[in-house]
Formats: sequence, structure tokens, C-alpha cells
Amino acid sequence: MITLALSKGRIFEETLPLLAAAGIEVLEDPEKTRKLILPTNQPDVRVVLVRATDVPTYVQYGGADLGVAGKDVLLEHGGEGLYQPLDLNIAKCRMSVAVRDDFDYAAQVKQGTRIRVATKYTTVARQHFADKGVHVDLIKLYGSMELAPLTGLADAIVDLVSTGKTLVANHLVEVEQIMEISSRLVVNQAALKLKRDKLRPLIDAFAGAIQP
Ligand code: PRT
Ligand code: MG
Repeated sequence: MITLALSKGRIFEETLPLLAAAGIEVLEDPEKTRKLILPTNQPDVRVVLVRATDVPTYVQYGGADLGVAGKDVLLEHGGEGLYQPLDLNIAKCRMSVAVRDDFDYAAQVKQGTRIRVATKYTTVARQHFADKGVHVDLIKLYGSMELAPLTGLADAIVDLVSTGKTLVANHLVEVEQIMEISSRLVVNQAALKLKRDKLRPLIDAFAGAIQP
């Protein structure tokens, strides 16, 4: 049995064409079923639905043989025990610093003021501000980062941006782009050896179906 870990939503949707290229069709719609293990048209391939941030953990410990996870999630996880053969170029966005549109970020940085930054991505954020020599106090959040500057919890956020509509709707502006983000295929290192005959063709089919 090959077990693939995916998160519901954009990663599931954008992985479907890659699965199709490998001849795999998921037989149930995650938005309609309450099942967490979904069968496919291949009796020896199944999909498990986990939170986006849990995908690397499932694959690392062998709860799944492979999975699809955002670079954001992989950087925070650390990537231990994971083979990352492919950038799938899906679920694309960027990680950015944003502030309230009335907050003069450049002036605060120039003055050397300590800036309070709320984020789910504390590892990446700490590194980014250290590299820039910006003094920050990081506040760990698990979601809705956009609310932090509006309530006075923080001066800035580090979050993912794709269309930019969420920032605009909340009177926030992007002041720095930290990195481009896309999702990668991650494979359990032991599974790659033990189930090589099944996993190699799957990885090759995915590789051949990546859109530029
Ligand atoms: O939603 P949940 O709390 O369950 O988990 P999650 O947010 O970790 O999962 P999900 O499925 O929302 O995201 C999975 C992966 O998709 C992330 O790890 C990213 O690699 C990738 N991705 C791509 C995004 C976005 N684009 C994105 N726009 N993840 C989140 N967003 C959010 C962003 O955080 C912000 O709140 O969408 C909002 C901004 O969108 P725009 O279009 O308004 O700019
Ligand atoms: Mg989300």
C-alpha cells in the first residue's frame, strides 16, 4: 500500500492533475465526505487528509509514504527525515512582511525601533529580520495574522500573500517580500528504499506533469 498525505483545499485540488498523470484518480471528494482516508482507482494507493502543517510529520514518521507540503510549512518543520525530490510548482504565493497602511515601516527600521511582529512562521521571520538587522519581538499566532496589526497586538505580520486581496481588505500593505513559495513532494526516506518499485514511477510521473 502507498499512502499519500494531502491537505484539503488548494493543495488537494492542485495535486489532482499530477495524480491523474500517474493514472491515479481519487474516488471521493474531501469537501463532501467526512472520511479521512480516501480510496483511489488503484487498490494499492490511498490518500490521507491531514492539516497542511501536519503533512511533513506524517511523512517523517511513516504515517504516510509521501505527501505534498508548502515550502513555508517545510521550512518551519525543518525537513528532518524527508526526501524532497520535486518542486511541484503548485499552491504558489509569497511570504511577505505587511503593516497597517498608516505605519511607516521604513522610518521605524531606520530609527532602530523594536518592531512587534505576529506570525505563524517564527523560524523564517526570525532569520529574515536577523539578516536585515531589524530588531523584532516575535508573537506566535496560528491563524488570522491580518488581525494583529488592526487590534494593536503587533506592528507587522509575516504571512503568505497570493492575490493581495486579504491585505487590501484589512488596510494592510506589503513592505517586504521574503521569498517565493510553492509546494514540494516529500517522501519518507525508508519508504523510498522499501517501496522503490512503486514510488519511483509515481515520482517520475509527477515530475513529467509539473507545469512551468
Ligand atoms: O487553512 P488551515 O488553517 O487549515 O491551514 P493552512 O492555511 O496551513 O492550509 P491551506 O490549505 O490554506 O494552505 C496550504 C498551503 O497553500 C500553504 O502552506 C501555502 O504553501 C499555500 N498557499 C498558497 C497559501 C496561499 N497561497 C494563501 N494565499 N496558504 C495560505 N494563503 C492565505 C494567506 O495566509 C492569507 O491569509 O490566503 C490569504 C491571502 O490570500 P490573498 O489571495 O488574499 O493574498
Ligand atoms: Mg488556510
